[in-house]
Amino acid sequence: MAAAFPKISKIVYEGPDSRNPLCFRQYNPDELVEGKSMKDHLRFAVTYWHTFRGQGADMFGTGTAVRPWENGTNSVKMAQKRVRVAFEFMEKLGVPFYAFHDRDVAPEGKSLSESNKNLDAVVKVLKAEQQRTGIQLLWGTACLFVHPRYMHGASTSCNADVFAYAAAQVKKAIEVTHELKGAGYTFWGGREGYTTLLNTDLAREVDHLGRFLHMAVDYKKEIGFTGPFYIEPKPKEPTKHQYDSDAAACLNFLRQYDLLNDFKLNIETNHATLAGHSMQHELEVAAAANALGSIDANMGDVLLGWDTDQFPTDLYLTTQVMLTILRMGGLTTGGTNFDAKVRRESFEPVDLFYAHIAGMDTFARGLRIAAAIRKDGRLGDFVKNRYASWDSGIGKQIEAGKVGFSELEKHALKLGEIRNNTSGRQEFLENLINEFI
Ligand code: XLS
Ligand code: NI
Ligand code: NI
Repeated sequence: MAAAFPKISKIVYEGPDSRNPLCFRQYNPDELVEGKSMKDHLRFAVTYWHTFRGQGADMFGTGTAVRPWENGTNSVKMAQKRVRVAFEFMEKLGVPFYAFHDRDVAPEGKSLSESNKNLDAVVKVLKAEQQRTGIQLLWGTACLFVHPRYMHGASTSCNADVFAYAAAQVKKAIEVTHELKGAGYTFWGGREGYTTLLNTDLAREVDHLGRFLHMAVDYKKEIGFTGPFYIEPKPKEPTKHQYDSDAAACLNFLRQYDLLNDFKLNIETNHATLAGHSMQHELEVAAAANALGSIDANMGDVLLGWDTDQFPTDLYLTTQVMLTILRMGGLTTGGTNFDAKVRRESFEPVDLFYAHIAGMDTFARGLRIAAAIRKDGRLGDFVKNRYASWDSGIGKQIEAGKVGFSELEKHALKLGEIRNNTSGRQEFLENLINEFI
């Protein structure tokens, strides 16, 4: 097969002074940060759906993307050729991972068995390309939101046959993820929610979601897939309300259905902002429950109210993300998955490179900045000192569960008015962060 990107050679690190647009200025894969290589810290992944299936269509216009390797068909043959294009791209970019939905990589057939056959035919090529390049699967997932059969949802559909169909599709998707040695498997409930409560039995639907995930866990154990399952929170879009709306809602759901040991969260920036949270908030909530698994790296636009899935180019964002990830001890099975698409106006193949380079450099810089802030220690010390009253005396006793309201009343009666509050110093701290950006 002729090269899809003949004019582009391997993207390498040239350092911050380089003026070559097709190089990394920040991402230096083997450079050690806090004793670990940038490559292992960041574990970058390319998403198949945006980068190789995205056409640049939006609600008001058709696709604009120029992709010379496409022949306009959705055939298995085209799907196999596209895999080779994808791996050429990822090899040149130097990313260690990719992620896909079943229906991104292979076409939906006229029946479930035909769809499964199509998938097998493409998985063969994915496997060969993984072996040829050493690029690995970060996670697989099933697309349970595009086909009309999922109009009312998949595992939360009012139609039990749809639940069964979705189960069969997820079963197959877990099997191929396992076959491709995927590091994990993700559940994003695209239509697992409602558009009106007038027609919705919410309690029953959420129960069905719990049952579905239990079946998935059983099946994973049955076939010996040991990678983690991730749930990806998102509050809405395409539904008005999605049941796994944010990290806290997911954690509550997992706890309620006794699934907390079997799932971690895959946190996505633009979903956090749609939920009215910052990415760092969602990461902190997940990490506090020891459930931060992986991240979908993108960003939204403050002036657009939907999931615009832009490449993350905001240094403050990546610095915050890396501060939390470093503090929790780093990603293990998870990665930094670019669930991001080039703008409709960035329609040339080379824009795919520019976009990923931008995301990778911004994350690499965020990693460096976060490590420098940690090494400096002033921020960490400030937070630690802010809670110093808990390290001894009454605070220590409260944390140890040794006192109750009566002892605290006795303590409070002796205090007089409280005069030992200290300043939160928000503006000082914001300026401190700026020192490192
Ligand atoms: C959509 C989601 C989706 C998941 C995978 O908003 O981000 O792309 O990551 O199903
Ligand atoms: Ni996502
Ligand atoms: Ni998304």
